[in-house]
Amino acid sequence: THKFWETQPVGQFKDIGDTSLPEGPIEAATPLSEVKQEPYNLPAAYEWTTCDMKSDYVCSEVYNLLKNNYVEDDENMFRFNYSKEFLSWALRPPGYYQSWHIGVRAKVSKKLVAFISGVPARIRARDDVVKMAEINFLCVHKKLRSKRLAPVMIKEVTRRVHLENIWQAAYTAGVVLPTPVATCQYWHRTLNPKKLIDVGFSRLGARMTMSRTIKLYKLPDVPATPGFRKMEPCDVPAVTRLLRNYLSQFIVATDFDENDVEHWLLPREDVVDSYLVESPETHDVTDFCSFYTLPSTILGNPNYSTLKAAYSYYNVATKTTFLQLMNDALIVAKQKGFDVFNALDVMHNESFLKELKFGPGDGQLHYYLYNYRLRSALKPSELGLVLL
Ligand code: MYA
Ligand code: JJ1
Repeated sequence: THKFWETQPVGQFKDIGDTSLPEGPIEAATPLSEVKQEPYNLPAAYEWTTCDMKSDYVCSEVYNLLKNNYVEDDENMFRFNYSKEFLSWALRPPGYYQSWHIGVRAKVSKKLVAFISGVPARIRARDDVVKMAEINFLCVHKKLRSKRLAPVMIKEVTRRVHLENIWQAAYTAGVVLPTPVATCQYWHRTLNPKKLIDVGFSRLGARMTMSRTIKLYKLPDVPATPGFRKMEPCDVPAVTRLLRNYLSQFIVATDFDENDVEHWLLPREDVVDSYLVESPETHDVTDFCSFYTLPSTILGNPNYSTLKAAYSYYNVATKTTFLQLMNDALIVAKQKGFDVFNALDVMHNESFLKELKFGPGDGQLHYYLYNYRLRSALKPSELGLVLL
């Protein structure tokens, strides 16, 4: 049972398969004057804080909370370690609201003990483009777990989103909640086999030696596609057209405009990488690939402290094959020193995962919408949305 989630406007388990329920908002928007004006109550020892992510000090506080308390794999061997530069990028897109960067502090020590954030986005569900909040980085300090703090934080971010006249949200989680829009599989492409095996991220396959494994995952030193290059500011209009056209085929997808593409896809060192294929003849931009940098702390290994992982972001192939495009992405990721390239089975990713030697991981990612119902769950390949 889900004492909290049962009270929320989300698809409920009991409604699965009920085709009489309409698609779209579950609850109607209410006048802003009816939105609660005061924050929800916290336990007496704690207070709300709005986090100014432009402040290097505050950004470091959020960074340290997440570094020590955020998402781990099911065997607690690795923990996500988003960089400060990444957090500053992820939380300050065009039109962001500082009021959606919500912390909880201990009243006496002022120590940051919990965090939740939202950023605005336009997300299309079928033919309905909806202003939503993307909710991410929900984290409660390990010592304060299981005290029902998370529901209070979710209600508070909901209230502050409502105050901006936004009534829907999208989020992902590794846990099953009422009720997933889609359940996606993580896939992993080994770039540095020796290290991945040494740290327990992967295992030597049956009948495999280390030298055969190294040979199996070997990649060329330079990309193969003529005209493959880093994206630049002047490419924003062409990339936006390519991406909008590609994303239009998915049932749920982000609705990117040029400002969004400039923010989310222009390369930023150690945060996001984007490459495209410019036709040597026509100078048209025909293909695009991108990935973001999300290292994980390796917990309790004497030899290594961080795993450098690239995560597939948005990719579009029109002229080059998906296979060759993503092989070039693997080549540049390897050259940049990544240990592993991760991808979900969203969009058309299935078309390259197996052939490019990705293997399924032990983790899944469930996608959710708040206050928006779809008649039934989607296949991962019907999703055109990647959250960080
Ligand atoms: S997903 C990443 C989440 N973070 C982590 O996994 C980091 C490590 N874990 C922790 O920090 C804590 O375990 C967290 C829970 C904070 C996750 N999403 O306080 P509790 C429900 C939603 O006693 P704790 C991300 O960031 C749980 O089912 N609900 O538990 C997206 C139970 O409710 P119910 C979750 O372990 C976040 C209740 O919380 C999650 O101390 C999207 C228990 O609370 C989860 N990941 O703290 C948030 N985990 O009884 C929703 C547990 O009903 C946004 N729970 O089962 C919704 C949209 C809001 C905006 C709407 C605008 C219109
Ligand atoms: O990274 C993940 N799993 C790895 C490591 C497993 C370590 C032991 N539990 C994994 N490795 C196998 C790789 C192998 C390489 C050769 C080919 C075959 C495969 O499977 C998993 C994803 O698979 N990651 C996690 O569990 C982290 C949490 C995922 C949920 C994230 C929630 C995010 C919240 C976002 O808002």
